Amino acid sequence: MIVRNFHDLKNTDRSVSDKHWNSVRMLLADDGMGFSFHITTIGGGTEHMFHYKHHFESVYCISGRGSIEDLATGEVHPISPGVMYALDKHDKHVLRCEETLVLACCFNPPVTGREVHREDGSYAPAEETA
Ligand code: 9YT
Repeated sequence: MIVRNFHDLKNTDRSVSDKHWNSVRMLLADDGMGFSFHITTIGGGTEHMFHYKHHFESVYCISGRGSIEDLATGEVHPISPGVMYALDKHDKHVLRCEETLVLACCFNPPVTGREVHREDGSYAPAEETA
């Protein structure tokens, strides 16, 4: 069994930050679960283009407010606490954060912990980061 506390991991190398987001990686590839699990905090007043071409991702909103735009269809879905979205088609999207979003995110295949977004909004496939 694996038991971890977000508040302990916040101050370790499992906490990864970019300019406008922080991601605490609660579970990573080397935990052997087949998925990774992150708590991601994204700053209010920011927007991000993400395109996880090599991963499936599901995201559950714990707090904050924003929206996700599906760039294939132009559809915009509001995000607020209780909302989940799943990128089952590796959907290219824009995430807009009106108030700081705290999100629980799962990736399949799991990220290794070293990924940063590439120019095209993707994370490298698992075999490139292994
Ligand atoms: C919302 C979202 O796409 N979260 C995952 C990306 C985040 N930067 C992470 O946990 O790596």
